[in-house]
Amino acid sequence: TEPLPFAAVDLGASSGRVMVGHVSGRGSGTLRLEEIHRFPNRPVRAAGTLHWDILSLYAGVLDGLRAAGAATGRAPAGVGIDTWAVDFGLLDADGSLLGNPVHYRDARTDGEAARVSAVVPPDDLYAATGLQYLPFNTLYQLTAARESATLAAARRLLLIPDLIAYWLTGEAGTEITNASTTQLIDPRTRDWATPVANALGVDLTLFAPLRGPGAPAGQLLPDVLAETGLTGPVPVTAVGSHDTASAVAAVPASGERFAYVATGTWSLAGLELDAPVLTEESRLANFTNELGVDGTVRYLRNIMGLWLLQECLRAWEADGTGRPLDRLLREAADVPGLRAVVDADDPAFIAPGDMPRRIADACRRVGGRVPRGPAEITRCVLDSLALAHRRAVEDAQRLSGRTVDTVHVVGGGAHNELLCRLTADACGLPVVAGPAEAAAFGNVLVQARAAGAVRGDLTDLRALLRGALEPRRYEPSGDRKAWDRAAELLAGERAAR
Ligand code: LFR
Repeated sequence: TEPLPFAAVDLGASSGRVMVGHVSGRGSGTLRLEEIHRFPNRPVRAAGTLHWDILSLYAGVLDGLRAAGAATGRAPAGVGIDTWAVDFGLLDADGSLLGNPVHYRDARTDGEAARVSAVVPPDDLYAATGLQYLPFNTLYQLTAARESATLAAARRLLLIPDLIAYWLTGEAGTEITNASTTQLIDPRTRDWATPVANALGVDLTLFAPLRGPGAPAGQLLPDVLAETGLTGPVPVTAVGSHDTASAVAAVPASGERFAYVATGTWSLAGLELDAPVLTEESRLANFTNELGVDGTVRYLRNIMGLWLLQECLRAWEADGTGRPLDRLLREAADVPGLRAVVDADDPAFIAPGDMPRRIADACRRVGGRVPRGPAEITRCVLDSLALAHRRAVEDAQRLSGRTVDTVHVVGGGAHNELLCRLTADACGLPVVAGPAEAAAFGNVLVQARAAGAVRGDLTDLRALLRGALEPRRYEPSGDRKAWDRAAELLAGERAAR
């Protein structure tokens, strides 16, 4: 039998794409991923608030599904959706969207965590939810919107992938991997942290029922079929709808002794565990216990990621010093390493705007050199990301008691040879890089399994994936002492902050 085509909708902070994965479980199995449609994701600031342009993204999804049908000559065997986490749309009693979803980088949550701590102390919050502090966790977005008329009018809250699924199928659900980023889920029970919600006045009835990766999520509605030219029925399946959950599911590891760095706008670095780590030490290290596919826990830390570079590129474009990324990366490779470093976990980098200046300021705080010009700044960013990857991989091992012998780099940064090489050098461990489209692979594999096209647990899915990829391996080299010194310098600055 022919492999079946499954459509993966994968929306990232800077672009969205629709991919088709051709999957067959026969023999040793086949898996091939084809990019069908890619479109920009351009946040819009209006009336002082930074929004997602959700209808433009949805139009991109419809275009992609139409193109998927045209490219394969048939309707997809299934559709799965994954996006970034924490953000949501609110629906009124008629099911209409109330305003554009607000971007997690918007300033509306400034100072909110402190207000929440006054009601639920941070250690209690961590014990109940296992979530790292990030200023934009859904919980803070909701408490910050306490007085808003929109929230008062809302009858339903749908996280972004669930909102897209709702428009495609008319069915509302809350997918658990993404729900785990709201800071309203107990990672031990994988159910709502009701006492936390009650204490903070968050109405959990706004959320649609929880569903897990692999659960049916409805079928494309007649108007969607008409719009995309597809012939139904086309089932939609809940996948690891948090993009990072899908990306981690598609780490092509062969054993358990691996760490991962899912790179893109963020770097999400850590381990896959079977139970959460909720210790005070873990909280102080700001490690998160997000839920993964097949009952796993994604024990990781958010690192500012290639956002630092994307924002610099945007600034250089505007001031005329910009150059193509590949040239910039070649120039950065020739800049001597570790001359200037910043703490890539510093929340000072979250908001958009003027990144080269903020990086220079951070270099001054660390007391190192201040990089000049695009090539030096790019080198500073990549050295700093490698150091942050190292710290997360080391902390995760120490805090969980698990040790690793390989670091898998997946997501967009897997294409960035300098970043992969520096990560191997900083960690002192081999880096296996790829797939770059890990989220789409994870999305497709979970759907294909739910449809019966492939069988097995994560180990089996990863074996199928390994057969389909040629990941690149980077052995660690270079001067370990130099990395140790830079790490110490940053630890000093963090402690002083
Ligand atoms: C990565 C990601 C991270 C999440 C951040 C904000 O795309 O999903 O995992 O912390 O975006 O939602």
